[in-house]
Formats: sequence, C-alpha cells, structure tokens
Amino acid sequence: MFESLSEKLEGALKTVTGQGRITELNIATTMREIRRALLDADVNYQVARDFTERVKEKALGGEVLRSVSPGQQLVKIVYDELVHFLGETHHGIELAPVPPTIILVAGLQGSGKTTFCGKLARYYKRKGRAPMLAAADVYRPAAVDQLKKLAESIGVPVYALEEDGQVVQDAVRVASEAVAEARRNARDILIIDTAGRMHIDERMMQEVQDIKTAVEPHEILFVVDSMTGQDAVNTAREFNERLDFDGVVLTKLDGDTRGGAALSIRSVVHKPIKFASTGEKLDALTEFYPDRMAQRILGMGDVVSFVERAQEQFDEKQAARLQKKIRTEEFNLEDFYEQLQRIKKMGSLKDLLGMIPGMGRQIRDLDVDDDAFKHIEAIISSMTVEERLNPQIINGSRRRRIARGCGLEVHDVNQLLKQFREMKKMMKTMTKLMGKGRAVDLSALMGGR
Ligand SMILES: Nc1nc2c(ncn2[C@@H]2O[C@H](COP(=O)(O)OP(=O)(O)OP(=O)(O)O)[C@@H](O)[C@H]2O)c(=O)[nH]1
Ligand SMILES: [Mg+2]
Repeated sequence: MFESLSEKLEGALKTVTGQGRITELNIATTMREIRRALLDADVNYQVARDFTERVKEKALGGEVLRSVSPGQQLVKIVYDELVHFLGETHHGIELAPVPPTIILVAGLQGSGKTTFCGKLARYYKRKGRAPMLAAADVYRPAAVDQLKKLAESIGVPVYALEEDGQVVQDAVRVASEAVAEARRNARDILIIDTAGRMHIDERMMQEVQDIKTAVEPHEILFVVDSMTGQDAVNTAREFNERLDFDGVVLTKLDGDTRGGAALSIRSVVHKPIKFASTGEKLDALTEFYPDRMAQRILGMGDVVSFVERAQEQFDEKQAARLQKKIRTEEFNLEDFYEQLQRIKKMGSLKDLLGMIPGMGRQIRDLDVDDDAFKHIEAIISSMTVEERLNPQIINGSRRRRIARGCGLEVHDVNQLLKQFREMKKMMKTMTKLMGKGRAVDLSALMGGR
C-alpha cells in the first residue's frame, strides 16, 4: 500500500538529511520532489500544492531544534501535514442512543459496498453487537444472494424482500421494512447495502436519497474504490452534495494502487475517512487512523514518537556534550546512570531503539529489558565514584564488593559491565550511522538535561 509514494517521499526527504540548516534554497528541491511524489500518487493537484506550501512555511518559520537534525525535523513536519491531510484524528461510527443504529452504505458500482457491509457486520459482531444486514440492492438477484452468502458465513441475519420467489424491486420499502424487522428482533445495528449507482444516473441518485428520507440513517458511508483515480474525488463530491454523507470507506487499498485520489477526498469534501479495506476477505477491514496511515506512508517506523519523546526529555546542550563523549569514548558509568534516568522517562529502552528504522534487527538479541534497569541502578549505586568514571578498574575483588553492596551476584555485576560495553559499542555504531545521515540524530536519545 502506497509503496511508491513512500519511496518517493523518503527519497525527497533524504536530500535534506545531513544539511546543517533548513534554508529556502536547500529545501526547494525537496519541496518539488514532495509535490511530484504526491502528484504521482494521484493526489489532487490543489491539495498537493497546499500541502507543500504548508510544509515549506513550517520548515522555514519553525524553530528548528538543534538536538534533532534538520532532516528529522522536516520528516516531522511532513508527517504532521500528512496527518492533517488525512483528517487529524480517527473518526468512528457513533452508535445511536436508541437502537438500532442505521447505517446506509452507498457508492459507485463495484466499489466494494456489499463486501464492506459484510465486513462491517462482522466487525460489530466481534464487538459483541447484534448486527443485521438489509439487501436494498434489488435490481440484480445475484446481489441479494451475494449478501446472503456473506451474512451466512458470519452468522448474521439478512433482511431481503421476496415475493413469489422474486426480489421485490423497491429499495425504499426493503430499507424501511428492515428497520422495523431489526427493531422487532432487537438487532442493534442495521447495515443497508444499496445498489451501485453512477452519479449521473438521476433516477438511482434519487432512489438513494429516498432511502435516506425514509429511514433517516444515523450514518451514511460513501464507499470508494481506491483505484479509481481522480474520478473518485468528483464522484465523492456529487454523492456528498446529494447525500451529505458522514464518512468515507476506502476499499482495495491492498491492490497495486496509487491511492492518492482517494486520500484527497477528505480534503475536498471535508468528510472523514472512517475505514479502509485491504482485501476481499471479511477480516480485511481496518479502522482508519490518520497518524498510523501517515507513519506507514512515510515508511518511518515510529521515528515520530521517538523525536517527540526525545524533545520532551532532552536539552540540546547536554545532548551535544554527551555525543562528544560517545565519540571520544569518554562515556562512563556515571553518564550511563544519568542517561538511564532520562531514558526511563521516555519508555523502555528496547522500545525506543525499536522505533528507529533498521534498528529492530540489531537490538533483538540485546538483553535490555526494563527490569534490568532496577539492577543496573542498584549496581551502579554501590560503586565508588572512581569506579563509575573508570569502569576498566573494576577487577574481581571490586566486583565481589559491589555485588555484596547491592545484594546481587557477581554474575549480575559482570552482566552490567558487559551491557555497558555493548551499549557503548552500539552508541558508536549509531553515531556513525547518523553521520551518514541514515538514522535519527541520536544525540537526542543520549542527551542529558
Ligand atoms: N482486493 C480487494 N478486493 C475487494 C475489496 N473489497 C471488495 N473487493 C472486490 O471487489 C469486487 C466488488 O465488490 P462488491 O462488494 O461486490 O462491490 P459492490 O460495490 O457491492 O458492487 P455492486 O453491488 O455491483 O455495485 C468483488 O470482487 C470483491 O471481492 C478490497 O478491499 N480489496
Ligand atoms: Mg453490491
């Protein structure tokens, strides 16, 4: 999903990494590349323009934290803008105070409405709700059968209207009767599947409006195939004018799709994307979270929370001092202890390191669990200042004394010293990576107050 957009955005952002400062000159190319990446992904032209304008403004006007490299800072800005573009926060479906909650599902032909209805019913059933489906796509007998089959596979009832073995071709009636049926059977959620329609088909557009008037749904969802391209935006606009829908469902995000058009819908019609479908199977439904999607698109692991947490905890001067210590190998157990206190506030060490793209594999075998923090603190506390500053003087008898002092085994002291050496090595590797402009500026992680 969005691999190509990810790749291009990462490429664009790389050019600034390693630059000392963000200037109008050195981000001009980056901004152009970002815009091209968005346009290539089929993002609406105006939306792409606004996007890069805002990024540029923030990058040039913003306070650039010196403990975080400009490259990372720009990633953060682009990320924030992406989240904004995708709708800021997650919007779910609000359930009606008096059941059943009526959800009307509409969209173009073949966009994935019926499949989505099945997915949504399954989603609610797993949440302990009692959903029911209504087959208001009355023009093709196969449509009713399709919904029935889906419903059967998840054990959810369907309301369909057949007389003399024939589907009654009255969508408004089906929908209205389904509401009554849901009420009678104490089903708390009713999902109405409708026929696919073209926005230019006046009769069909009127029909879905009539359904809306008749059943007064609590939620109208517009289903859009992510592969449709710019047409998706126009269609969304038309449907929104007629139906004033509450949310968008993006389907087929699993495909080889550029997807940018679908993502632009939010900015154009100002309606939130609520769900994303990523496959034909009924479990391929995810709630749409703008932040998670942005992280995915940027292919950045969780660098963003990392930078944020670092910003909360660390001061740039101390960071620089520490970074120098690491480079010159002066980093000692005293520093280690001090850093542990800071890092502890940010979350688990392994977690933090795991947020750095590419680090996952390297730290998997490293023994840095959080309980270890307590032992480490106890051990370092029972060392003399001299020992903390020059760990290499800690010989066998000192180890025994330290172990006695903190009520632990010599083995634990050995392990700490080993961890310390490993950490020192790791820090060196990371500062090297940073030098190549690949990873996050780790001075932020290692920095003190
Ligand atoms: N890959 C993929 N295929 C999907 C997804 N959602 C639906 N499909 C497929 O897309 C096709 C159309 O899906 P339907 O759910 O029947 O679409 P519809 O909007 O109800 O179609 P009409 O009722 O004919 O307007 C089917 O082959 C589905 O299996 C998805 O998220 N990913
Ligand atoms: Mg259908």
